[in-house]
Amino acid sequence: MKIVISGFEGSGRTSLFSACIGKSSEQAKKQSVGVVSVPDERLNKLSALFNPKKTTFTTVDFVDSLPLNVHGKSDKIALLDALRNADAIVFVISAFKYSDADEVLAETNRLRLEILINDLDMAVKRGERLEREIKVSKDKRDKQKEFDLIKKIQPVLEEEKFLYSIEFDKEESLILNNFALLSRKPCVYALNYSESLPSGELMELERKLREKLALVSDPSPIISLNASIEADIAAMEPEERGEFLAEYGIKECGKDKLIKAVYERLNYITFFTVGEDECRSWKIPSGSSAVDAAGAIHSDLARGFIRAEVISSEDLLRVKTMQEAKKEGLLRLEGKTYQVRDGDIVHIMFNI
Ligand SMILES: Nc1nc2c(ncn2[C@@H]2O[C@H](COP(=O)(O)OP(=O)(O)O)[C@@H](O)[C@H]2O)c(=O)[nH]1
Ligand SMILES: [Mg+2]
Repeated sequence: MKIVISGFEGSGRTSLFSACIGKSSEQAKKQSVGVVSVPDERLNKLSALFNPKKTTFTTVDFVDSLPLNVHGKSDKIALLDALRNADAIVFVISAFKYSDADEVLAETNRLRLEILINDLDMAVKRGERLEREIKVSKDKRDKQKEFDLIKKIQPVLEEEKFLYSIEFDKEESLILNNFALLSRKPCVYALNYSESLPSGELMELERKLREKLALVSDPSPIISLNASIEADIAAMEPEERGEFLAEYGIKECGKDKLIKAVYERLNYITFFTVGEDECRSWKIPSGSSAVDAAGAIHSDLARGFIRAEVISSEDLLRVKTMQEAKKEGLLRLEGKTYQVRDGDIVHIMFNI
């Protein structure tokens, strides 16, 4: 899963990237991608039960991207490439620069406009080309469908709404997948606030931003963090970090908030595999079946899927052993179509 950190120059993208990958800003400047473990207290506890040789957390990739308003053709291409490959985009808003909430809202608006203009430009050009092609082609059906879709999305973009705010059927989605439209990407807004901002004002700022986004049907989560302080803390020894986070009154670090918000926005859940060799967390989209879960582990497991043994991590952590779980009837046998739940421990039985 690629989380691309976007925003304008000087908004704190690299500071946030540094905080997320747990390296100093100096080090973070030398790289643009960082692989980060997704923390999960449940996996820590399961690991304490099984005492495995290895504990493996599922990971996400953070990408520090070029500023949204880059000039120059090659930079623009690199920027668009990064954004198109994103599973989620985080827009960093430099709230620390302003004393007035309206300026924060204005920067958010400018961010959104960059995305909207890209999509609108693409829709208009495509529409014009299709119009020409329809006039001269014999089999117009597919082109007409595409053209109708363009006519459906254009007014949405003109109303300054991101395309994820409207529904598309399967066929439309397939066509749109060829368009590389940025406003279909799930996003999260990260308010990069100043350490001197009183918490009451921060809440008020979040409220105003939420209100503003609601006007354009934008349901994206908003998180607040102080990127430069968190980048400084990330540069410290891991043992020291907790103390400094507490000193600044930071209950949850930006990285954890961000990952949570992205999971929520993408509707991802976590399941586990456990054993004496390895305890491990995995991510899948909510609504995934037992076969999908098997496929996330290895394609062979999906191909040869027979059944899944499932128990919730909550149950196992309560009764402590698999024997006890079996005795209490907490371990269930599930078939291919079983819908995996967040926190399930899954053991796939397969035959190939
Ligand atoms: N006071 C303050 N300064 C910040 C904050 N976040 C970033 N900065 C500063 O703003 C400048 C630009 O930050 P940087 O992360 O490099 O932004 P980028 O251009 O988006 O990558 C740096 O000097 C940071 O120290 C913040 O939350 N508060
Ligand atoms: Mg930077």
